[in-house]
Amino acid sequence: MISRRKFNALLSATLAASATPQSSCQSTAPQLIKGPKVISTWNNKKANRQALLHVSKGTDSLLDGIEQGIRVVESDPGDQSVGYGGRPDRDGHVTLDACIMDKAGNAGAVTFLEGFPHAISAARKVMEETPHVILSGEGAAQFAEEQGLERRDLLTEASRKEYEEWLEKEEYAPVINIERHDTIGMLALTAEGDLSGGCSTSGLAFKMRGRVGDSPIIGAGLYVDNEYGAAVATGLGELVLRQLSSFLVVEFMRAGHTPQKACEKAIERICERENVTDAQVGLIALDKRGEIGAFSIHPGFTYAVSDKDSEWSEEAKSYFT
Ligand code: SD4
Repeated sequence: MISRRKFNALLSATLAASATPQSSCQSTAPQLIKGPKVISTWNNKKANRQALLHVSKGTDSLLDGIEQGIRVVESDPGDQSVGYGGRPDRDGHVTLDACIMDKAGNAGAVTFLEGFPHAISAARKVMEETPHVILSGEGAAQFAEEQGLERRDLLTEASRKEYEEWLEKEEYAPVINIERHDTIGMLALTAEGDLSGGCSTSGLAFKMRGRVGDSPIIGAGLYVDNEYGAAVATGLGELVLRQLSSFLVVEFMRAGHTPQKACEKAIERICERENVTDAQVGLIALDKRGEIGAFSIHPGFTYAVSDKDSEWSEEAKSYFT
């Protein structure tokens, strides 16, 4: 019989070994792989379900999972923070930001994209078809057109109405009301233990024209390190941009913290350095072993998880209660 102390020591050694970089010819992959699994920000179970269909097929379909999952939300006019139906900027234009990152560390993004609902597909095309990481504005739209992506007027009646109401006061408050944002950030793990992620948003409602948030910026809105884990953010992008929160979460995981602890530490960093009285940020993380983490500044941030046996969503714990 092995004593509890010995067992715990053995377990810690195993976990430490899996979290410590080894020489380049040794595999650092931990043994306990719990994929396929998909985690996303907010109550995006439908998107997860779509993603899981692909992610379950294995690593070759991992990016299809991220792209197709996120496209579900981009097509939904009811989600007024993403794609078609997104809330416009203060000049009445819907402008989209998105990025994607694969298991090899390749990345693609579009910012300030107009007229194409599937910003995530444009981001993937940037990653796969160009030597660049980010295309922006008119150039991004021209590229999306060349790639044959669907074109569409993104402003719905509901979003136009809200905009017209907003125009009556024109109060520019770059503060996210936590009940009114649903940016989709998605992370997925295959049974082989490979990670990828993506993020797509129309950004802050009634933002200044040309404003770009954290969501398309690698390291801010999303970061994937296939050796350790991945993280994605939602909320007031200016805070996430300044603190590079997704990269920070992944670095905390690299240092040996669980995904949960890593998210908590990155939120703590924001709270120590930023004015967070009225600002929400939510972070989610998924590590190589299939462990998840989620944490936010204020209550009200939900996230959804799907794996082959279950599908659920819940509110994350938060810094303030
Ligand atoms: C942004 N982070 O543009 C995005 C907004 C967001 O749910 O997450 N909304 O700042």
